[in-house]
Amino acid sequence: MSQFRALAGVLRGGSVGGIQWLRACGGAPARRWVDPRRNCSSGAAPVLSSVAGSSSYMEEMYFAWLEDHRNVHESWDAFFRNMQASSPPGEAVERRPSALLEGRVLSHSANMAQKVVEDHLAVHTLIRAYQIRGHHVAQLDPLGILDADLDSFVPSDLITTIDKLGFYSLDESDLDRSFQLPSTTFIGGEDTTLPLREIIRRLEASYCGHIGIEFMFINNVNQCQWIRQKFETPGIMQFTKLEKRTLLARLIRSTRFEDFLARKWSSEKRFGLEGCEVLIPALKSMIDTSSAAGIDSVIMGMPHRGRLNVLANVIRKELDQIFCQFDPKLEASDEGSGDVKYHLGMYHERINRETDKNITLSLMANPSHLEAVDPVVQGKAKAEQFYRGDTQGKKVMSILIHGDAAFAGQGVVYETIHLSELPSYTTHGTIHVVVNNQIGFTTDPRVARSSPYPTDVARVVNAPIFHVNADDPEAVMYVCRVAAEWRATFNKDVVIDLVCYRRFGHNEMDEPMFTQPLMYKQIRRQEHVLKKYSDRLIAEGVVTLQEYEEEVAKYDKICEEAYASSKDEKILNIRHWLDSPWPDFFTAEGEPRSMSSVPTGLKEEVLQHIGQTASSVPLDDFKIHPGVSRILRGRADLVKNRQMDWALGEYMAFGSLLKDGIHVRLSGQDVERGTFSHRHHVLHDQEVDKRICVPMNHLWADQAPYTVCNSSLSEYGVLGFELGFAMASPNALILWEAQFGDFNNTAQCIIDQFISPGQAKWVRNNGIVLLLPHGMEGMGPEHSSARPERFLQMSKDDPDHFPEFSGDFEVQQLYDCNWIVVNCSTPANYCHVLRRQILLPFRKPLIIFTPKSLLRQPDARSSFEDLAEGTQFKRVIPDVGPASQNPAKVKRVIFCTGKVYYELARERKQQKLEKDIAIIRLEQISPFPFDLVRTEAEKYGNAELVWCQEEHKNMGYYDYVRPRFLTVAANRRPIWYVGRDPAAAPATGNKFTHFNELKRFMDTAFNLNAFHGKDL
Ligand SMILES: Cc1ncc(C[n+]2csc(CCOP(=O)(O)OP(=O)(O)O)c2C)c(N)n1
Ligand SMILES: [Mg+2]
Repeated sequence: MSQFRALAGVLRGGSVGGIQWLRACGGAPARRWVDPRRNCSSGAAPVLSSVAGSSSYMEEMYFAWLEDHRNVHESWDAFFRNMQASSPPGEAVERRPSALLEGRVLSHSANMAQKVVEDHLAVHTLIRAYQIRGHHVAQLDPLGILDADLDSFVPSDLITTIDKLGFYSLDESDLDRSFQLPSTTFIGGEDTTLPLREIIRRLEASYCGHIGIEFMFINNVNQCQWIRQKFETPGIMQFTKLEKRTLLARLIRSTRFEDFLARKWSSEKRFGLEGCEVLIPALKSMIDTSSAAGIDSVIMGMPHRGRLNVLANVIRKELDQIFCQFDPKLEASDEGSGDVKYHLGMYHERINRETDKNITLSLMANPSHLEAVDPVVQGKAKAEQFYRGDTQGKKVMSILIHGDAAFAGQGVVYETIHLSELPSYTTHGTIHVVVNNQIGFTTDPRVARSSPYPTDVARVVNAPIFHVNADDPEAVMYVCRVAAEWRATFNKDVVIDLVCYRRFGHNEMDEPMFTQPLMYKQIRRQEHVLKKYSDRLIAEGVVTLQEYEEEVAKYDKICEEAYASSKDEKILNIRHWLDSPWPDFFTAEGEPRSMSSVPTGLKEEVLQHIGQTASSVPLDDFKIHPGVSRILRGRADLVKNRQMDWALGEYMAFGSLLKDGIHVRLSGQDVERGTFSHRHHVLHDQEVDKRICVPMNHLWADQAPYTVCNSSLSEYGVLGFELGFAMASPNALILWEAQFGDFNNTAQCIIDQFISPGQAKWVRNNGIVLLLPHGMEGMGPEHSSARPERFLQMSKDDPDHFPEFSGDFEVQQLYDCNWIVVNCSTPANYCHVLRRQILLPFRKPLIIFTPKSLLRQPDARSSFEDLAEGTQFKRVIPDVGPASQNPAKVKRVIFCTGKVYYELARERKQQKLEKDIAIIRLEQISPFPFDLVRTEAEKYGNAELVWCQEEHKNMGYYDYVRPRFLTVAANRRPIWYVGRDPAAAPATGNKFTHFNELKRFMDTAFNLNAFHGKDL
């Protein structure tokens, strides 16, 4: 852009002309004749459509033209003028056109006609060039020194100097020729032809001013036309006096808020908005437009920059509540660790002053991890839409605010944007706003991204991108209005790139001159946008200086008063910063309504009914695959025998919750069928394309809906989305299943930053369930381990302290923990734990390591008895065999979890050690069932305690359970390790090694002398 400026300077400056030369002949053409877009069939059709017509027709036109040039279509006018200009002096006017069409003149005219066609084509191409590439030379950088597209090139097909007309075989003499406008432009307004000079001037105004638009990659012509019309129509960017005054008032608030914080807390980090103050009126403007279009709930996500300002001036969080966050002496009232002020969320219902309608605004709490909140916001928005029946996104919408470096650099942006059009994930259009201050901490964009703009990622979903110079508040407001209208019209994503600057360092303590000296010299000289805009409005007579000063003083006073009252606050209430309150679920004080354990068993008829539906096809004339038929027959047999496998256990959990009005949503890669082909929740008609049946939705007439959806191939994005979905309501079971548990690590940030510490940081409950297929089955390093060690390491129960609760141990312990980690070994227990998740009076994330080979293993079935009324989730499954009959004689107790239990039980049987060795399963690993483990350990008072796992020693559960076993035994009994040796990779890729390892640790597990004489 800077180079363009230099060129334009020459072109436009004084005598050479530039914009002036373009304007020299400006003004609307004389008279409209026939609009070729509406009527091309009259005798006055444009020359292009009749140039091959008869000579008498041409004569008719010619005589009409001679009489008065305005009698004919502008294109005929241009044609005859050209013809006249290139004929020998005096000839054309005197001779009839039919004569002109003879001999030399005939061929000359034919050439002329061809030239007219070519010139029109050239002009059409030129118009298109501006539509495609005009943004490259738009004046986007308020500092005037940088290229928003990282390149100072000027496209050769934009007319930035007169000589560039040559690109189209045109020259200066063509500037005053009129050209017919194509139907793909609106620059003419009411006029259908314009002189070339005016065409270029209007294209410059539309595409190369303070707004640069990228949209020509959009595949849909109507959408392109819509955008052209919004930006090309002459005079469309008009603001009333009132609108200008509102904009100024909002800019005052935005600017003075930061000034106030800077004055009061000059050495505090706040990540101020200075340099992009226009963000506040921008957001407000898009919210106003959306509210007018019917939106009444806006869910927002944003990073650090300007967040306090958004909370204060967009969400309207009480100022004193914000100010007291700066007081280091205030203690927090809530449990948990809390978070820094520029991460907290907020939920606020208010009246939109512009539309007088109710609107709820929520800003989601987020971690430092840039962009991580994007999918969470989308999930929350989707859930609100879903529960409100807002199938088109006409009531609820999301707005995401980004930094330029983060938007370009973070992959989760792409993952989130790719959810935007998927039926089970779309939020029907998100407005993305990039605060493009042209820097990321200390890094220049040139080394931070390979794409021209930070926003290019949005092109993949055909989202239009509006770049705008943030120092032109009216241009910004216009773009925001159009973006909101776009979203309301097409329900698709749209991006606003607010090209701005960062007045200070990365934070208020940072020195930007170390790394960006020249940029910051310019920034120091840069007049504040508020000053520029207020001067302009005062000059225009929209406000007086006095009115302006009064408005400033009024807001300063509001801040001072709030500051004074913030001093009265004695305690910090993080609870007041909750972004997703569940008022009916908790008591008024935010406490659970009860604290006792809940029976999770089911009536026989419910089990039977669900079992039958799970083994049938509820639709008529629906032809399923023979393999699926076989599976359903197998299920029917199980049900007849009152038995269930894993898939049926899951069916029982989901189906029974649906019966009670609990929405169940299962999302993840290939979850509909199930990676291991065991689930089959969506049946496909083998003869009718796309005809499907979800039997789970045919259980009961008044059941809650069941959503099962194959996701895009993303973990970070989709898990974040489901976490957000689970925030909207406590009365829903939201599950995300990893294809294999191993892949959860590409969603690590959602796990580490949101799921594990979410409640501690932001006092909000979340009951999301993670299903992570796990187990060492010789499938190599990447299809074996869901990395239990990581989840356990983040569990907060104290390893060295035996918890003593006065009430229900199980529930109290769950209430205290940050999440629940289980590895169920039976379908019944899996069903119980899913039901417990919803029947608990609070919500905690639940991590379930799920089986693979056990899905089909006959040993691993449950009886309906295990799910009968009165039964419940077993945190520990004790040994019930011969060992338990005579516990004093038992020599060894092997504690384990998950699938290895079946391998141990088989081996024990083979070695006939059932009286000597007890095997006890930990089904809930965290929080650690101290009470039940103690009971079991005490029961077998003379036995060695062994922990056996199939994972490597530095992985799995050992590091977590070991200190807890020692606490249970008061350090008087050791806990011996049996399992694989330490390793770097989670599993071997070699089958032989795999079985060898298994054999070795099985041998140790059943060698009763293995630990004799050994020290721990
Ligand atoms: C995922 C992640 N990586 C690194 C950081 C450290 N960090 C904090 S702000 C920042 C620069 C962000 O630049 P940009 O997105 O342009 O936002 P700006 O601060 O300029 O508003 C970085 C690298 C982070 N917070 N998150
Ligand atoms: Mg930046």
